[in-house]
Amino acid sequence: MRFLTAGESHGPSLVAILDGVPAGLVLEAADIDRDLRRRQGGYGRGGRQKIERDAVRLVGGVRQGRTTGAPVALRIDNRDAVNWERVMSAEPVAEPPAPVTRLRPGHADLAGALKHGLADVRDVLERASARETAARVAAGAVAKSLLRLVGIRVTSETVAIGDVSAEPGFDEDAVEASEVRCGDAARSREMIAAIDAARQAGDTLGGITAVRSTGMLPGLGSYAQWDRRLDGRVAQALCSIPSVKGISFGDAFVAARERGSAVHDPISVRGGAFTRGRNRAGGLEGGVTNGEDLVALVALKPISTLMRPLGSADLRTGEAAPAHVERSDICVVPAAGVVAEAMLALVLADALCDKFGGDAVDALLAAVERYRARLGPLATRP
Ligand code: EPS
Repeated sequence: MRFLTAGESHGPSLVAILDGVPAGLVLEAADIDRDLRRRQGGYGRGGRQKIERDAVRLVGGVRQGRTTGAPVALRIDNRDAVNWERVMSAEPVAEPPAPVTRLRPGHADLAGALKHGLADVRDVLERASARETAARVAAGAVAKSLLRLVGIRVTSETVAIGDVSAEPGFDEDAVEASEVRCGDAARSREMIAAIDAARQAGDTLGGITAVRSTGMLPGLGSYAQWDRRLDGRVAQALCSIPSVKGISFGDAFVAARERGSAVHDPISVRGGAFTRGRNRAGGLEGGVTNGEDLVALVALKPISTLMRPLGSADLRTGEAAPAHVERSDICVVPAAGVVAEAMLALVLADALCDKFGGDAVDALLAAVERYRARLGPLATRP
């Protein structure tokens, strides 16, 4: 299963094409829309989310509520596009829009303009915008629907915003009830206060989100070849999310300073099944899922658009000029958790289809059952 997206932040629509979805998967737009709504939320979002009510249109690969095995095409219209018709017109307009030339440090502005030889930074920022993650979340919701059939669930939780940290409890109700998607109510309030303070200072905040999948099957991915190691594939998918600058599986950056005897998760047999007293490996050993929860921490830099702009330069003249100021968010960590869920789900769904066959859901489920029978009780969770 693979996917691509297209569309600009202020263009008419975002689209995702998800190829390799098995036939017979029950898909409802309402399921996808729930995740789209979750992505739009979170304390610290900007004015754009008051304009948009993201909703998907299934425009390919689905008939009578089920996937057909054809590419699944998903479209999300940008309500804000009506305000940008002249600027974003695909046809040349009589009065061309003024170009954006003041570069924003931290964004793709300079690197993108140099790469493509563009004189208007808007050509870069429209596509580099994190608005694109709406299309990823729609595709990820399809992947989640497939994973649910084999008992795999993907969730996330904010564990840091700025210098406020919390331990993840993965209590879904508590997480979804929190405006910052953190299950600890006291820490949530502190995170909200930190976002307010950053807003007042014309500044922004980053943080860390934890993403986790439960109900895992052992054996997804492979130790045999570099490009099939699941840790590498998950890392690529998570690091591709705008603003993400780092990830760790389990508590890798803590474990890196300890001895092996303290780090690895002892294997014991309890109640006739393999068990681990802890999961510092984050559910992956040798690039393969080991049946424990897959857990990754995802680090986000603070949003690059600052209302009190950094010093910068003009692309055209090279003269010193403060960075361009464009409506933006203060903090996107809560939303990034939902995007991280989507990216993890897409990689896991691909690995599932790779191992068990991706043509038809019933054949895939039968293959999973045969595999579970082969694993036997020692490797089956009670
Ligand atoms: C976003 C929509 C964008 C930004 C944000 C994410 O809308 P607009 O540019 O119209 O305000 O709010 O993008 C960024 C912060 C970024 O750095 O790209 C969205 O829907 O997620």
